[in-house]
Amino acid sequence: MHSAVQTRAIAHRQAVAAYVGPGSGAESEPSAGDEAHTSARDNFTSPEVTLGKRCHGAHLETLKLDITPVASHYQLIHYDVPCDLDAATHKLRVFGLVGAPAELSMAQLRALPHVSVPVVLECAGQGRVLMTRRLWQHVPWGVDAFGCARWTGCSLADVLRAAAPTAAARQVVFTGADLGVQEDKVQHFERALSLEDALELDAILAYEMNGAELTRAHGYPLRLIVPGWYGMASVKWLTSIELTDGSWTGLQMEAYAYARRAHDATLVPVQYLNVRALMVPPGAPDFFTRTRVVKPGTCRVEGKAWGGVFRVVKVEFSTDGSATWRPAVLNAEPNGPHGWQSWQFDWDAMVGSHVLSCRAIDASGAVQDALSDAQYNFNAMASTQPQQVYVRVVADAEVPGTHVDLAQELNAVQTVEKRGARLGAHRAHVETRLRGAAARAPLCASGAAALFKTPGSQ
Ligand SMILES: Nc1nc2c(c(=O)[nH]1)N[C@H]1C(S)=C(S)[C@@H](COP(=O)(O)O)O[C@H]1N2
Ligand SMILES: [Mo]
Repeated sequence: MHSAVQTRAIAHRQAVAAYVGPGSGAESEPSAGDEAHTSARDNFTSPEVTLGKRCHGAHLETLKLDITPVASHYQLIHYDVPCDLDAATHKLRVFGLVGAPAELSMAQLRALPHVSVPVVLECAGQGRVLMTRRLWQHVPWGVDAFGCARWTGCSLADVLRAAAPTAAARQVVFTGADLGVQEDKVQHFERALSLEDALELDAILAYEMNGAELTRAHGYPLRLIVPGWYGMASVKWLTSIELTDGSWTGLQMEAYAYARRAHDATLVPVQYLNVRALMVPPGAPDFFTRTRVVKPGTCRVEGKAWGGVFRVVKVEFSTDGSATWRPAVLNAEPNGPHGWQSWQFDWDAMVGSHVLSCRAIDASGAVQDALSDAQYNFNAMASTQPQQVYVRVVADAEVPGTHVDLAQELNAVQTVEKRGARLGAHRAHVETRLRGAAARAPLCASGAAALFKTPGSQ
C-alpha cells in the first residue's frame, strides 16, 4: 500500500518519463551551435570551474559514516551567502492566503515542538558529468552532490496550520534572503510546494545541522528541509512563506525542471529523489586521477543507498563496469525514515584493473539508469547513471614505497580525449566505437573507457 505522498511520487516519475524519458520524443541531442551545453565530457568551462569550487561536493569517503560531517556535506549557493543575517533579529514572515499572518522570531520558532532527523539531501544536478551534454553554466557535479546530516527544527506543517490557510490557498512559496541575477532578472532564490506537499512531506524549518547552529553557507539562521525531494526545494536563509492560490511561478521552478528545450513552456519541475546507491571508493587514491589502489584479497566495499520517499530493498554491485550485477548485503535498518541505508559487498580483488559500480532498487521497483551516452534532458538534471570507481589491484598496495605505474590508464584516457577532440563532429561515432570496444576488450580497456566517461565520479 502506498501512502498519498508515494502515490504522488509515482505519478511524478511517470510524468517525467513520459516527458523526457526514452521514446518520449524529447530531443536526444542539442542542435549544432547549441550554446547552453558543453560538447564533450572533458571541456569544462570557466563558469563550471568557478561554481564547482564555490559549491563543493561531498567527500565520498564520508559515506562510511552514518551522518555526513558539516564540512563534507555538499553545498549549492546560487548567489552570495547573505552574511548580514542575525538569529537575534531574524524574522520569518508568514503571509498571503492565511487567516493569521505572523512574523516569527527565531526564539518563537525554537519554542515550538521540534524534530531532529537525518535527511538525505541531494542536488538535482547530481551525476551531471555522466551526461554527454552538460549544461555549461551550472555546477558540473560528479556523484558527489549529496549529504545526510541531522537537521533539527520545527515542523513546517505546524507553522502552516497555525497560520490558518484560507480555503483558496493551494501553494506555498518560500523565499530566501540571497539576491542575485539569473536569466537577466534580479531575484531572490524562491521555490514553491503545493499546500498538500507542504503539509505532508515532513518538511522542517531547520535551525540546526548536526547539533550546531546552521553555518552561514548552509542557511543560517533558518532554512527549509524537504525530505525526499531534490535539494532545490530546501530553501536556505528563509525570510518568508507566502500562501497563494497556486498561480505563482518563478525561475527556480523552470531552472530545476525536466525540460526538452530552453524556455520550455510544458516542462516538469524536478521534485522527488530518484533511487541511488553510492560506495566509498575502496583502497587508497592516486592524488590526481582518483584511481584507486587496492591490495589483492577480500576487499569489503561499503556504501549508502536511498530511495527518496521509498525504502531501498536491494543494492547490487558490479566489478566489470556494470556489465553484470551481484547482490550486496543491506546492513540493519536505515538511519531514519528520511535517512539512508548502509550496505556492503565483499569483493574478491584480483591483481589487475577493474571498474566497480553499484546501483539500488527501491520498494516501488524503481532502479537506477543504465550507463548511456544517449541519456539527456535539457537542464541535465537527476541523472542516476551508476558511480564508477576505477581500481588497480596490486600486491603491497598498502606498503609505502611500492611502485605503482598508472601511466597505462592515463595514456588510455588521454588518447581517448585527443581522439574525441580531433574528430569533433564525429564524436558520437567515436563513442559508439569505444562502447563496442569496451564490450569486447579485456577489463583494462573497459576500465580506461569508463574513466573517460566519468571524470570526477570518484
Ligand atoms: N536561498 C537559497 N536556497 C537554496 C539554494 C540557494 O542557492 N539559495 N540552493 C538550493 C539547492 S539547488 C540545493 S541542492 C540545496 C543545497 O543545500 P546545501 O548547500 O545546504 O547542501 O539548497 C537549496 N536552497
Ligand atoms: Mo541543487
